[in-house]
Amino acid sequence: MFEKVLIANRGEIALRIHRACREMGIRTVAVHSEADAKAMHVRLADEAVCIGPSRSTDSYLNKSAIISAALITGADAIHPGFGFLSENADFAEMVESHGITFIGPSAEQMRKMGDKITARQAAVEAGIPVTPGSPSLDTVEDAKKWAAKIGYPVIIKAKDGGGGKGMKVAFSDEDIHEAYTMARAEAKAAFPSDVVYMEKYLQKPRHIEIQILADKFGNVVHLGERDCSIQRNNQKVIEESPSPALNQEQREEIGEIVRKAIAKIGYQNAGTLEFLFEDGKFYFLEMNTRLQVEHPITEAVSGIDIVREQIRIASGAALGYKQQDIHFNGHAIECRINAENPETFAPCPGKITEWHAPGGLGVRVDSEIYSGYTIPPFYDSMIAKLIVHGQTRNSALMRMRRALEEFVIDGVSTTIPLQQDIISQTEFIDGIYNIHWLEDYMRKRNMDK
Ligand code: MV4
Repeated sequence: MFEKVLIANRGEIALRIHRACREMGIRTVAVHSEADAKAMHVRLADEAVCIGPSRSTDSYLNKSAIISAALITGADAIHPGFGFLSENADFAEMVESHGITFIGPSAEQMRKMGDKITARQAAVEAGIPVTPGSPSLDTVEDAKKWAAKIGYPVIIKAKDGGGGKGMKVAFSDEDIHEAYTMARAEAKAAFPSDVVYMEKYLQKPRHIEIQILADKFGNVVHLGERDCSIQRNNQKVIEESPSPALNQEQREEIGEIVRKAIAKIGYQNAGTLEFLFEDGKFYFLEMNTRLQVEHPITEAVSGIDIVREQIRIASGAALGYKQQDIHFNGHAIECRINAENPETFAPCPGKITEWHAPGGLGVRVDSEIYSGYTIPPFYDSMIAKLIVHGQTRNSALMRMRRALEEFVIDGVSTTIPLQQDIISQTEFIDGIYNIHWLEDYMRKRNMDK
């Protein structure tokens, strides 16, 4: 087992990783930018190294500064968290080449499963259902040919795309030329590669993702699903587990398909397979080869500490349990709390004058915020995650409503009012929503204003 882990991240996930290490008797090294010198995990860590100025590119994305900090402090492993360098295969490779363990999949697995096209190919070969789709498209003629095969509507996506950028939908031959050229142009401007491909466009899907854990001995388990359909601008707002849209049979079927596929692919450590779900069918979208923001709702329902398991797997330990040993209990919901103007969603950094987090049975708040802390303007606006667990979805909803009321964050505006609004909507309460619901609801609400 590792003696010392360097946490190559910031904010609530850095504290989360520190907590897992602490409970395992592992010493921690916090790396931070100048702006984060006063962060909670920096105070709590055994050692802290300032790795650069505030901008992410000069600090949390600075590979050599992070590796130097690990060498200087004698850390034997690095946990990348999510975002930043967590899915950067070159970084994983550099870490390992310095004799330090990267807590995550191998660089090779990250490249294979982190690339949308090779991941789709691996999924098809491993028996995971995918949307009808094309290989990379070199010309508009290719696009027309494949659109005829797949059938309109189709969506053209950038291979290196993300967060909805570089995606264009075509409903007929009239649209295909513009959709293809726009998608390629956007890809060229925004991503390393301008390679694009095509899929059958699903009009009202839900976004459901499956959490897996795989050790170095071929043992793989799934930890159920998370419904992440409540999103706006490709930013998740509320996530829940299990999904109100799945029955037990569907859950077990897709779980088993994914478990067997991951074992066949040979993927190791934590990972999440993203699906679109429509009319009772799953369609593989892409795989995330890292820990995800919303992992706590899976922890609440499965009782498994995912960060602890990541560290154990990376240190060479076996999972020590089989799929049948995992029992899912109750229902969990996560509301992301952002320091943003709830109307315009403009980031709203500043000094927190009053902070009181909700508590009580089945309430968890993951955050680094404390009274008197000043939120720096350089990073992501998410400042806390409120996770509640209840025996049923209704009790979890009641608990979330109560917890949101208790939350006191003075000094900045937050998205708490939006969260309270969403969970009081009938469609949400009835669990009847798809990936477009929130944006449609907000358009209607603003129109009514
Ligand atoms: C799709 C889709 C419909 N049909 N693919 C958005 C970003 C990336 N995760 C893939 N995305 C989508 N791919 C097909 N074939 C709709 C989306 C999509 C979406 C997916 C999940 C969560 C939120 C979304 C918001 C807009 C579009």
